[in-house]
Amino acid sequence: MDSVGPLGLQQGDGAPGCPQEALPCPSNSPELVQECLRQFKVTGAQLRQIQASLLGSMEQALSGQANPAPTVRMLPTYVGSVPHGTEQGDFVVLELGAIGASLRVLWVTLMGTKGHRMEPQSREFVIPQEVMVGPGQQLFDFAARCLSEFLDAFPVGNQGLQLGFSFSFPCHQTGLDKSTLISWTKGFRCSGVEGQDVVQLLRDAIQRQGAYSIDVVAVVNDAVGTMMGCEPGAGPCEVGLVVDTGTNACYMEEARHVAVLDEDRGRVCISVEWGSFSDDGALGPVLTTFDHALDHESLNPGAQRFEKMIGGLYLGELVRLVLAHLAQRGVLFGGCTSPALLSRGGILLEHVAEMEDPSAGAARVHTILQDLGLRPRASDTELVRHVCAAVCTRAAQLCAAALAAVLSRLQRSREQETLQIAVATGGRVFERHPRFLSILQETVMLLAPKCDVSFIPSVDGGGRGVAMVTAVAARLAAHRRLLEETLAPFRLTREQLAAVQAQMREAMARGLRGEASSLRMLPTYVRATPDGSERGDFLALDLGGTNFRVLLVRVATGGVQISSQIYSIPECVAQGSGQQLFDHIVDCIVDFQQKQGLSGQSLPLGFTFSFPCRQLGLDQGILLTWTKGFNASDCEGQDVVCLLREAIRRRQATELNVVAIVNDTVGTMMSCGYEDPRCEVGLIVGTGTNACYMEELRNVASVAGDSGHMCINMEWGAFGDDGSLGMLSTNFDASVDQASINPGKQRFEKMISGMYLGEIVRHVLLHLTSLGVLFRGQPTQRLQTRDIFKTKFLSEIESDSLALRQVRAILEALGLPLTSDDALMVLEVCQAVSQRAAQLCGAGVAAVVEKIRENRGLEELTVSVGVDGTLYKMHPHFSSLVAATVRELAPRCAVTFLQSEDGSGKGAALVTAVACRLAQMTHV
Ligand code: 0WK
Ligand code: BGC
Ligand code: BGC
Repeated sequence: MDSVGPLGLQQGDGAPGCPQEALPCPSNSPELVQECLRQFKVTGAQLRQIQASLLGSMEQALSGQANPAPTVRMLPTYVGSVPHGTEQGDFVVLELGAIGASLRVLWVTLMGTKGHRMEPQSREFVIPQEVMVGPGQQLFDFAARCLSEFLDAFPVGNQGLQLGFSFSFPCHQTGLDKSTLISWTKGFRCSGVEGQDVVQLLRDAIQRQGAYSIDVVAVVNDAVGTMMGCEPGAGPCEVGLVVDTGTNACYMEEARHVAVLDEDRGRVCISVEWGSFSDDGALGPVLTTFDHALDHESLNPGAQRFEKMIGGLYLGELVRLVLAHLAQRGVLFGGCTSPALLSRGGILLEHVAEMEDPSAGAARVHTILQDLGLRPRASDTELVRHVCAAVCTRAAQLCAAALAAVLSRLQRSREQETLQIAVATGGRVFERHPRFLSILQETVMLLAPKCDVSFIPSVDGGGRGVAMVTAVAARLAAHRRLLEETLAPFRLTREQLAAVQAQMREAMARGLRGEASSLRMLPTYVRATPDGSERGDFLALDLGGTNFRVLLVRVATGGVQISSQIYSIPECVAQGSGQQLFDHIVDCIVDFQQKQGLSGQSLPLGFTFSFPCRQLGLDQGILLTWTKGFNASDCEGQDVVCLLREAIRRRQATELNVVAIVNDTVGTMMSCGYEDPRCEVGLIVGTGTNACYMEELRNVASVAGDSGHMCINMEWGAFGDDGSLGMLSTNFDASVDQASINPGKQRFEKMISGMYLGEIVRHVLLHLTSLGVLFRGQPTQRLQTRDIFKTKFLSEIESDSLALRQVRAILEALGLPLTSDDALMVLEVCQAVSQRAAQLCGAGVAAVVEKIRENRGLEELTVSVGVDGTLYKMHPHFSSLVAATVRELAPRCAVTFLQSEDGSGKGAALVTAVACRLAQMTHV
């Protein structure tokens, strides 16, 4: 017993044929016919309602609203610009799903702006039905076989080929070459593909086929390919419209309106996927019983309802259902039917298009109906034409309503009252159906009167457009490879970091033994961290960081109170004469004393001097070499405490009593040690970088004594100045070093600290620009300016809360015209440079805490590290990357990082306080 469909139609190979005796035309056949045809009539009001409802659903989806779920998906496609004609090269395009039960392979040669247009060469392969509904792997293997069969005809040899995959189904794209199938449509129903990345499935199949080395660089929806394939002269087309077996459109939306993208500038191509539009309110009234029957029998009942009223795969079926309905009521063909008339897919788009074509006379319609096994009467042909016209007219009108919704969206998105726009059209319904486009145009003019729309037929079904996108993707993929190659040396492995840690340990040991080492391991004469008994008022100076500060530090039972003032050290003073520098320092102190009402008061002074000094005592420090942009003359080799005292004398500020000179790492350790006695390491990551820690005195060859501790200023900024870091140093590091005022020195510092990271990034950006990867290969004057790219930009650019758009704002403020791809790459460069810096710093800290642990022969060590410095404090990820590296390389040390709140000035005061307390004890 044959299955009877909702229309009570015989399905499949029911008993076609004629009733026993020919049925006279029922009297009410005109009503029956009108009733059928009327169902396909859509009023202007209904079309406007569909337009409005679809527009509403589009904007819902754009805003990311998920409840109620919008019925159109509005999928971003990663195509950010319409073609600018520069694309060139040979590309292979594989089209699957655009043209029903066949796939097409094309060889497209793009000539860029240079040459004339080369006709793509293509070949179509029919996909067996069982492959369209079988296991996914079978479908992709079939595609890969067709691909190699096609390429066998080309002198490819073993050159690598770049392929654009036109995959015409709703997909979530997460990149130009990454796309997950949401659901099959249009006669496809392969298992194991929905929810999968279809590019990977194709790559795997090509791999299995193994005939050619093909790189799938882009996946594109056919609507996008159609838009991108628009004839350059005619366009640019900013809307792509496909009506083939299925239907869909895409258009260029303002990126800022697409909630899922954090973009505020530029446009992005959105695949509307209007095939799934279903708003009972808007569509309900236009859905006919034939539509419901068709949907019920389809592979995906309830889905793609809008498409099933427009797509070429369904037009024939709708006509068939109407004709079968009328035939079985004797209205048509004398009540006779045929297997074709009663079988799904019996009437194809081609039949409908031809039968409706005014140029195809009644005779042709008669022949077509006969070929469908029917015996049409003269009156039947006209009626059949009417049915075809009704079905197709409705399809074109509905398509027009949808397109009008897209045009309204474009008017809103561009805040334009009127719109002039080119729409690229593609698909066999346009090619084959004589009146589809004209009905569409007329209806669009009715529904979107303020839009001046030109329809541009895409020449080769979008194949060229897919090649354009592939060319863009290939360019971006090539850029990405160049970016990865450029950044690879910054991506340090665990082994490399462990090697740095080990090298630093060796250098520490050599330095402590007084042997040649890039680590000076300078004794600081600070033998203990504060014990809380310190008391008194102290002046402190803090020189060597971003700011020069003068502080008054009051250490009392209730804690430490600080008042301070920041003074600038102009570059001409920092790089002038030593006398000028120290006179400037004393001027600031005197100014501070006056402001604090301390003039004439003699307070012990602690001097945080953040440069490498060989200390002979707490108040004696021979400057070994300037760093960090300081270069005052006649200071290196001098005792800076003497230089300060001489300046004090010159200024007759005799009440100033310099008691101690400390390095900022020591000051920071002491300052944090006052709160946490386990703080035995001081770390600075600011303009410069360095560390100190409490070493066993027995290990310090240059200082007598075997018991107790001595704080060692490692001066790790100079680590690697002996070339031991050569394997890690990149050309960019070399460029920064050569351009610095102390080339060859402070190599470790120049890979880590704030004074240099911005410059490293700038050099990397210049390199990438020279490769054409960034800024369209145009180096701007600004980018060639030293120190224009501040390290603070890294901290800003890498902050998670900053959307790409703000990254672009920072860079544009630097006069760098950039695309969003550029902004993304700049972000990655910053991340690579700062990550390396943090990891190297972490490897250094791991070396120090492991040294302390081994010094004390402990299985486990719990220790705190006092930290200061703008880079460490301001960069969003630096501190966590340092901590993670320490955990990785020194797993037996539980390390707490304490950010110093009051800077090392407080530490200098505490060192002074300890010195004063010790001095008093020796005097009693
Ligand atoms: C603040 C300390 C100072 C140190 C500075 C380093 O008080 O001694 O030199 O941090 O950070 P920078 O200011 O160089 O970022
Ligand atoms: C698919 C779209 C495609 C359209 C035209 C629809 O069934 O969902 O992705 O663009 O057909 O081929
Ligand atoms: C100096 C160190 C200082 C560090 C952090 C380096 O350039 O040589 O003495 O501790 O910067 O400020």
